Amino acid sequence: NGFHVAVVGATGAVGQQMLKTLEERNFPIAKLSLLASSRSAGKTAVYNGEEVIIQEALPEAFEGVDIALFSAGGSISKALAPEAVKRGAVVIDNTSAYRMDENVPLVVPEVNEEDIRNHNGIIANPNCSTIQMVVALKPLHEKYGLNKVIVSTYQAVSGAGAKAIEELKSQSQAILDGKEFTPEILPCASDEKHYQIAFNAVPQIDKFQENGYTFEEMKMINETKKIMHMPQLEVAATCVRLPVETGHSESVYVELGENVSSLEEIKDLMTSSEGITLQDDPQNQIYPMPAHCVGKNDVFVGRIRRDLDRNNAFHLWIVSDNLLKGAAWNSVQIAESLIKLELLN
Ligand code: 11C
Repeated sequence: NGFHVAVVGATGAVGQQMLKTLEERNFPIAKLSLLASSRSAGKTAVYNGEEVIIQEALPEAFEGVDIALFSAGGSISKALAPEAVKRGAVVIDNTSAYRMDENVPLVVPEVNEEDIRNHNGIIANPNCSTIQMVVALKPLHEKYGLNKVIVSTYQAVSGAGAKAIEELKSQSQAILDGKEFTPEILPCASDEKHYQIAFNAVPQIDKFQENGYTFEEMKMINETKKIMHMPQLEVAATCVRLPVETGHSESVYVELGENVSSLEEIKDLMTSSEGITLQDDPQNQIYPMPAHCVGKNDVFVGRIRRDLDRNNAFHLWIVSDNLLKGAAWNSVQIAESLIKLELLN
């Protein structure tokens, strides 16, 4: 009883969290196929206490698969997602390969679950830093309207994958030991220069685009407009990598469509919104921090303040586990929505 689920990229930082999340949710799995590049084929991963052998992700491996969760990089998704769809699977893709394709819904269930109904075989999971922001923006927009968003991010290295986590650890140790080291991965493995991340802050995530913004910043801008169905929304982003292992943080300035009489109203709105935990008690030094959010599915919001110059503008601090709500949990949530909306054959 259940579905044939394939996880593509099972050995990666997100893939591992996908397996854990499927386990925790007791997802109805009749058969599980773990797929990866030929390099990882033959290795094993543990699901529900049992070792599962990883197979090479070849087109034929998708025969009979109902749901395929992809998280092995954009080029793998480009090559194999259509093969999976051809064989009858619904693909939930955690890469940027299809996100801005107008035939592909880009979904955060708390925000636009109904968009799933329009899928043509592929549903895209947004970028992690976008997901946690739109979960908080949605209720604000619904209640007050939303005109403008300016976000600065403080992102964890796990967003750049397992090798970036290793780099942060080995560099930190080298610096503490007074040893030499050569940065090789961050800020962006495929870019020319690499910089120290340990004890540093690096204002580059992904590659620079012609307009001077990085790809990560443009993802936040374009994906937010698409998910919220607001092409007219003004959004600006500055994305920065910090030496944090997991948990992205964001300082977000929002201009609402109308004045709000009290701060309490916004706090109550956050408390009653799906997927949000409010942690906002400055008197008692209560606010969200990545170290406290790791392993949790929710988006944590705090430090809510009214702008000192504009009555309709507010500042928020938003933190979430980038591997969970930012990736694995949002993907599994989409899979649960497919079942709930009876969209699987
Ligand atoms: C990071 N946000 O923190 C990126 C990782 O488009 O799914 C997610 C990349 C993506 O480096």
